[in-house]
Amino acid sequence: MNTPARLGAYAAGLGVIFLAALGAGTALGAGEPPRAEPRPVHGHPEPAAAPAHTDAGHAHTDAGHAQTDAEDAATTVPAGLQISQDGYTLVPRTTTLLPGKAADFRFTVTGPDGAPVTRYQVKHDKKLHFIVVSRDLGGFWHLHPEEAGDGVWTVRLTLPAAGTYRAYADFAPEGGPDLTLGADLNVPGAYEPRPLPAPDRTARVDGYTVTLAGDLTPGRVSKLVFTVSKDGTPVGDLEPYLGAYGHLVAIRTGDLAYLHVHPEEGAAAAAGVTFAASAPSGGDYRLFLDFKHGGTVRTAAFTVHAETAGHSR
Ligand SMILES: [Cu+2]
Repeated sequence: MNTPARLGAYAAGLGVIFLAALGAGTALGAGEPPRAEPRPVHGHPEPAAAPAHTDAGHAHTDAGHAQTDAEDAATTVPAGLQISQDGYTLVPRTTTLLPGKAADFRFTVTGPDGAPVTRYQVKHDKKLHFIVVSRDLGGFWHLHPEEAGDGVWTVRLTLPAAGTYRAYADFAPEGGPDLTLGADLNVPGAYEPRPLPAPDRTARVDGYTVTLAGDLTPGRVSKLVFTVSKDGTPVGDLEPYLGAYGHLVAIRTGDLAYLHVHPEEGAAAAAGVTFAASAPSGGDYRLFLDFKHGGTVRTAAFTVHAETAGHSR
């Protein structure tokens, strides 16, 4: 397969590419404390943020048949909803953690033969990417577990407060499909879910302002452009993070399904970071944009409302 076709096909793996692209984990790796929770942002949408749909579908031209499968929301289960798929199963050693207490979280992925998978394809420098969100979407972690050759993955994990969390393992077994399997984790105690922040096109984190242009439209590929500025000046020297200038996780509220999102090729840091996203339905989505500047990876979080199909524009 040529490079565009290969990239396209694996981009179509329901979010695998953007999950995989999420990073080397320099700021988030095992043994380090989880990143601070994204700050909820309240405010008003910026009407000036222009949707840009002109070549939204363009990036998928090379995706071939895999694209059709991934984008056929009517018949394809979105990523992240299943603990077992295509013969592969995510098997956590424990699903309960104590609030605020660091623990070595262990899990295996069993294959069609029932044995732990030990051979993985390397995607964006990692064999497996591990994402955790709180069920209320107020917390987000992107970690890179270690595996010693026996198929047992270990990652230092601290979940800060009582509640239910969704953990996702994003990987591709050698000779197998791209998969994102999900499992719930529990932290006992009194749980106070936070409401989802209102839709907003601007997020602030550590003195940076990140602005979103573009809309999510169910049933089609939507272009999302994020622009990062600091002190009123656009940041033109965003640092590559596993080959891209930013990385996006998008999750549907209600069931925590993943959107199919991937970075647009050739997106320039100075002009913002561009992604193509496929929303499987109308409703609210929470977007977590990772960007790297000054050697630090930060996360900007947005709530985006996708109009129900047939009602937009
Ligand atoms: Cu990762």
